[in-house]
Amino acid sequence: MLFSLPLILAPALVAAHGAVTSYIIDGKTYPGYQGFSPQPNAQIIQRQWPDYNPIMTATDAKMTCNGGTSAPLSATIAAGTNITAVWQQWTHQQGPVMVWMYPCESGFSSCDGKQKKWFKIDQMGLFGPALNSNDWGTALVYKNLKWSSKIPASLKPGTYLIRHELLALHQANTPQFYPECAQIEVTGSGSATAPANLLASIPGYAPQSDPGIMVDIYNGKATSYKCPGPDVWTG
Ligand SMILES: *[C@@H]1O[C@H](CO)[C@@H](O)[C@H](O)[C@H]1NC(C)=O
Ligand SMILES: [Cu+2]
Repeated sequence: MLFSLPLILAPALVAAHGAVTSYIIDGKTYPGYQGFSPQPNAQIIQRQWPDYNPIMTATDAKMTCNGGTSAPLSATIAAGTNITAVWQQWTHQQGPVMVWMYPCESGFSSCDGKQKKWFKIDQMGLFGPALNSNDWGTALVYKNLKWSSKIPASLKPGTYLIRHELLALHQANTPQFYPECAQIEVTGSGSATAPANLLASIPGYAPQSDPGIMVDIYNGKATSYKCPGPDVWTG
């Protein structure tokens, strides 16, 4: 019995965690990558990620787009409308949801997301009084398997990456990051861009020691929670 235990556990571990698997814009579904083997010719807007497993350190190069570097398609979205990310599955109920964008001024194929140009358009951390509760953004993803965010109405039109990040904090002082990126083309008549003080690099938007990242939600020491990284820019 004892020796067969790891074999029994292995499928359950594969089935845990999660990743964004599609997007909805204006009622239209854009399939993403479904994992786990590479599909070089998949006609999708999402940059391909390797598996459902977490990234464990804020400085990991995979933090940018979970290892994804390109996608053949993009989706058009009018500034001021919502994009909904969909997860086929998601396991954890403690930690924030953070949604970021990055301008790809010279198009997508040369856009690696490595400059200090990421800005947040949406986030939800703790919305109740207790860190050890299910009053977290990721608990809403657990419940709905969806997250909707508004593209700022005044945002300058152009090509952008959108990055959905779930930061799971259920293990004390052992943060788990789950980020995926998609390519979108924003239309509209706006001209605004996020101000310099709200821009960040990814990896590197916050140190691993940030109290929003390295936290024990069970020890009662923290009584409030601030999402790591810059504040949200709403346009
Ligand atoms: C659109 O996104 C915003 C968050 O940016 C959210 O508050 C709102 O409920 C969303 N609307 C719909 C219809 O999903
Ligand atoms: Cu997990």
